[in-house]
Amino acid sequence: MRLDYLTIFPDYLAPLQLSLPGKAVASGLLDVHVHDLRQWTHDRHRTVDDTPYGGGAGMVLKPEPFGEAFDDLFAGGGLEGATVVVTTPSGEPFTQELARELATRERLVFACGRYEGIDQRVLDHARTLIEVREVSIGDYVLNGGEVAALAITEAVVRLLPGFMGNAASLVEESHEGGLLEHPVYTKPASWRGHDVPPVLLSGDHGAIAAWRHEQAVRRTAERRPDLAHPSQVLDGVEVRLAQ
Ligand code: 6GU
Repeated sequence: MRLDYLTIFPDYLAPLQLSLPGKAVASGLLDVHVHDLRQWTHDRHRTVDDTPYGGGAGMVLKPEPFGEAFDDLFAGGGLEGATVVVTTPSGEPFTQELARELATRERLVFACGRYEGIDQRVLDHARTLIEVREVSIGDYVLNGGEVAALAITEAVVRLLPGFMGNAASLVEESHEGGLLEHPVYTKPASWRGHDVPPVLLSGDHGAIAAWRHEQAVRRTAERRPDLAHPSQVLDGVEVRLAQ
């Protein structure tokens, strides 16, 4: 998979060279290119933003640098398997489902927003050439889209075949099954007066699976009632939250 990033803060994306994505780059699974949007400016001050038409606070990222960046990045063709991901708090919510969808693409081009956003015509123009997704990572406001692009990248890249050692560890984790993860424990069995739930030491695999499922349902109902499903029942009784 090829990943391109258009940003006015390329240093913000340095973590892409670290850890798991870094290893995937080293192994050839990922081809990562971080681009400074200012390389597509032509004035002395390398201007990327301007005041909004219609007035209001803040600055808007100008269309021309993005336009020229897309001209250069897409010159080689192959737009069929490519998606532009625009990171913006007004985008569609980023979910595990969207991560799975993006993981099927051959190429992702992240356009990192800043200030009050990107001139709408950049997106309208790009949509005439290529799939564009405007994506938000949650209901809060970041200063810019770089951190969101990193989060989306990590969620997508770990789904690529050959990226993680253990495919089973992918499917069991939170959200893939619509439930949050059950709590986990390791040795020692007793620590500072807190004991590991005895069922986990019982060797009864059926009882352990049932306990973990119950814990996952309970957690989901308590923390994420929006995810909890009425068909999730404990001992035949629908989960009710303690007040
Ligand atoms: Cl993608 N960008 C910004 N600036 N803020 C956000 C976001 C994205 N997602 C949530 N908040």
